[in-house]
Amino acid sequence: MQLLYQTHSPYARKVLVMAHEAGLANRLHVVHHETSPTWRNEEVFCLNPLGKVPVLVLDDGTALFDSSVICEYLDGLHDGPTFIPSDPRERWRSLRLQALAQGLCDAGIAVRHETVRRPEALRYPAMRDGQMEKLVAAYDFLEREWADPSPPCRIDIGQIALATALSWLAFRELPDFEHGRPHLSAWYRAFIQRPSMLATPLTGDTVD
Ligand SMILES: N[C@@H](CCC(=O)N[C@@H](CS)C(=O)NCC(=O)O)C(=O)O
Repeated sequence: MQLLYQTHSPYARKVLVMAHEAGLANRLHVVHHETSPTWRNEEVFCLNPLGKVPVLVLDDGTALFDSSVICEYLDGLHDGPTFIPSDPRERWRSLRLQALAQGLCDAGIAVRHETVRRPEALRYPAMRDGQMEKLVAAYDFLEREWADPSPPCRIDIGQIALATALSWLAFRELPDFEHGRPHLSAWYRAFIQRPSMLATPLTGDTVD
């Protein structure tokens, strides 16, 4: 299978980290693609009309997109415990965490549009501030969740999505999530030492 990837995309990295965790990474041919709403990548558009990565091209040519859909597909290809739990309580906790992590990335990208990506004259400070507030509110929510005495015991899609989101926020020097949040910070520090994270470093700049 071919994975249309980007070395500085948190969404693409979520897929690749999950593939590593599931023992599927050696079945993926990973190809880097630059994408941006202001810079059209024809190869990506041919497979995903939204022009975004990640895209997973299956052996029969089917193109799957959106990282969450690709992760669900990969979760059906391995024999280990699933990364999207089937037990209802664990499942909705995991999927909600994944949704929060996706929202962190979405808000972080929006902040970058209003700070470094959009031409200066077109930036809108109120939008930047509103998106920053979402980041900080989500960090505080996560710290409360991580202080829970019964944290999730095995790696799931929620944790993979969160670790790759936080790691990207740190990479892009977006507002800090560690200071004053000891539970979240301790979990993050441990997770980024996993071989799946070490094998998938973030590199490169956005091309707009
Ligand atoms: N919800 C999508 C988001 C994917 C996404 O936004 N990818 C970025 C790279 S970080 C992209 O390709 N952006 C190009 C664009 O917005 O046109 C997912 O989870 O896969």
